[in-house]
Amino acid sequence: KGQEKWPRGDEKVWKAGLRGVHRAITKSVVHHVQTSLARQPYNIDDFGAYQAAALSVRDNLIVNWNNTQLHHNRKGNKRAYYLSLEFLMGRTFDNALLNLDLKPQYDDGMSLLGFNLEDLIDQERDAGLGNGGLGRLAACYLDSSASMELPVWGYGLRYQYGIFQQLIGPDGSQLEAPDPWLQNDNPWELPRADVKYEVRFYGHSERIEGMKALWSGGQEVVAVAYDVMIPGYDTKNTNNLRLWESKPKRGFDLNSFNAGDYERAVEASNSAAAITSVLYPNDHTTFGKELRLKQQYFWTAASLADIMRRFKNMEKSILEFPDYVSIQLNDTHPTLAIPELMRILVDEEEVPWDQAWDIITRTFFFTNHTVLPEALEKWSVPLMQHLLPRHMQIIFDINLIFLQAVEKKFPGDRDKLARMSLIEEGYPQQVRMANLACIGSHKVNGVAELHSELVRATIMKDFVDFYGVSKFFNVTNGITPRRWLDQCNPGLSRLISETLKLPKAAFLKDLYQLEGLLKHIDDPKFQTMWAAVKQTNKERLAHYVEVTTGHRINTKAMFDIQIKRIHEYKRQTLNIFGVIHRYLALKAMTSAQRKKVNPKVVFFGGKAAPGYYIAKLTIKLVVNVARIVNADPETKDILSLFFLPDYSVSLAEILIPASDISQHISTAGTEASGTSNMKFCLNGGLLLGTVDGANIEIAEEVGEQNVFFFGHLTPAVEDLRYQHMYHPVPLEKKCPGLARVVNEVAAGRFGDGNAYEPLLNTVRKNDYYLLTEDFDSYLQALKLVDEAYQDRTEWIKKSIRTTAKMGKFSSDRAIQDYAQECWNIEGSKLE
Ligand code: 4GP
Repeated sequence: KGQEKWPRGDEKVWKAGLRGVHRAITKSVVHHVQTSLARQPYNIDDFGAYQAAALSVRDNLIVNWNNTQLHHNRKGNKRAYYLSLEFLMGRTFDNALLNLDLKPQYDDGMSLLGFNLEDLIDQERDAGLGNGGLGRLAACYLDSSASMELPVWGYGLRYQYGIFQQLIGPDGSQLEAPDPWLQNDNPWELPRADVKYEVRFYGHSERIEGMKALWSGGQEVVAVAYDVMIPGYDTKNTNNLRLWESKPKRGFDLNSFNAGDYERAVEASNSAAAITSVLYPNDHTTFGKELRLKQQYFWTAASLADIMRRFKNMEKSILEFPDYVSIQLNDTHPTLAIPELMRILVDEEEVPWDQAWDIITRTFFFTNHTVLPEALEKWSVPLMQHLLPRHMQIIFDINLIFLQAVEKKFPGDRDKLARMSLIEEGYPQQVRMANLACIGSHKVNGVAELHSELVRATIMKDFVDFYGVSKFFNVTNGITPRRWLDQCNPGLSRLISETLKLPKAAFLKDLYQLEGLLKHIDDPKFQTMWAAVKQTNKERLAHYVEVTTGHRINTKAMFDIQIKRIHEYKRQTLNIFGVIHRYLALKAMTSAQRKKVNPKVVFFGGKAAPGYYIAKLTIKLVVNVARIVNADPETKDILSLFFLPDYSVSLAEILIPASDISQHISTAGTEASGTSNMKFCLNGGLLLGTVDGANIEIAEEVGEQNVFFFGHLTPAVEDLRYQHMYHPVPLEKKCPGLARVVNEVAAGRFGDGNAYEPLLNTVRKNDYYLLTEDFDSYLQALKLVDEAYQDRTEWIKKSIRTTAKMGKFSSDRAIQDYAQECWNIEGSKLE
């Protein structure tokens, strides 16, 4: 596209560009082509041009980033640190251009040199350093912190390989390939050879006096920092995300080398590098693998050493640590930071135990992201003793003192003691990370109202009894409107700006301003323009599908989208069974009846953990149903289905603005919040969902009549599960509609029926996620969606209203909540 319009590699064009109005930009780009890339200016491809343009943008960022650090240091501001094992950043180039407000200039500048900026933006590989919601939330929070001029740093790991690339094999199964995202250099990071720390593993710990100990021996590796600049929007404030890479302490073992044993010589260096080599691709489950525990300790130890060094530069008493430092634990993954800070304080800083513990409980804050039991992190005591002998001692000591306090408050309640203990009895014993994170933190929060309520009522119930309820609170998640409105949907952003007669920054920084759209909801001209933007976005998605799969899509059809990790609790199965049900119904119609049906296109996207068998079968079923349905001449014009492989942040940016309706259909009480629900609604897509997570708060904002709710409510779930377990009813009787679907699949209508038996059995037996309970009301809700879509004007009004009421779901609001409730920090303007 655009090849003729942009004649790359033309000397005349380049030279003119260097003299044009944007010469500051074109010169800096050409300078980077010649120096940083060491290439000939007139003959580079899109990728080279992207790299040079990115480096040129980066020059702006570096200046702001340096000034920001200087500013906060000079002011002696308190800082907050966001420790997250995942940061799902996506692409940076476009976002940096928007935040710096340089996009029009670079657009012109690059076209003067013969390049199309959008093509260059497409050259960037996603930074996929996360699995799903938890990692993307961390990325949105960095954007908001920077935009609100808050002194917040992120700390994470620089994985050599991010989330695996998903391919679909010939039989429709998910295949995984590595994601070597750093292969072509990453212009957005600055290697900091000057920032490094030694991190110890194994060895032995010897008590010296009182609670103090000396930990020595074992293996030492080096953590080296890479800094990723996080530009704020409409401000010069540029924050930092520091990612650690592991390196061997010494190059290789010279003795083995000299003895000719080369493998042995590099063994230690390989095992050090392995620590940050790959992101664990499991979501909502724990594996208990030693390498994962190593990652967690490596990262928390390096981050705390760095935080401590920065604090010490302020020359304050160590007792003032919590007045200058707050640390947010993003789930239990960084919980080792608690015993690690105890170790530093007690063993190195010689702070008495009780004072050290007081510092801890004023420094840390803990966010829980799921109540699914399989996600509650536990580590075997023998493993921890072996890998981190000093930390195991500290955890035992913390536990002893804590349980004494519990015993004092609830004398004789042995069951309570057993439940609250940091150690779960068994073979082997296990360390319960959520309990440790809870008692070591000042406050604990869930991520939506319902979820926070469930945290208080279930996994943290005993702790609520012990500490009182005020330690437990809610921060409903949010999303950054910069990426999830302006960047992914520039047409809508422009229309909103024109309609509200406000510069974009006004609503991108204060999302409540969108309410102003309500005034225009009945204006037919505005409605038409609103619909036109949606139509353009649907065409953009259709173009993507055509280019990647060869299929042409009817863009007048309703677009129905479900994109998220594939998981039983998220119930993609409910969706695909619903599609099959629809297909069977269409097949049973006469052709005259079919002519009256409104066409619909259903999209799925999402990765399954490589070891998650049922989730992978779900993908296979979707792909194979799509093959049959899309090829059926009787129905293909009114129903088509796509599984879009390799779902990512960048793909979400194309899908979300194009949706008419999106599905968020978890079993009630299982989806902590969800954040794509907010993204779809912000882009004027309506929501079909269960009464779960943030769906509830979205409905509160936009009005229940604008959301398609179905299914059982959370309080019913436990009883229903009990019924299924102890009084099972055959599927045919329980839910005949679903039984028909299941039987068709089993009979081989969509390929080898036997292959799907394990998946089908999840609903035939037990049905833990209650598909049979919700299927009929799900179909009913789908019908209501179809009917509502017939009245296009009403639909558009619902869409406008939905966008207009999304103010609450800006991550700026969420970050403001954290800054006030937890971190006690304020924005500090950089002049
Ligand atoms: C996710 C939750 O499942 C999702 O509901 C929530 O929106 C998101 O965190 C951000 O809070 N949890 C995870 C996880 O990704 O691995 O536990």
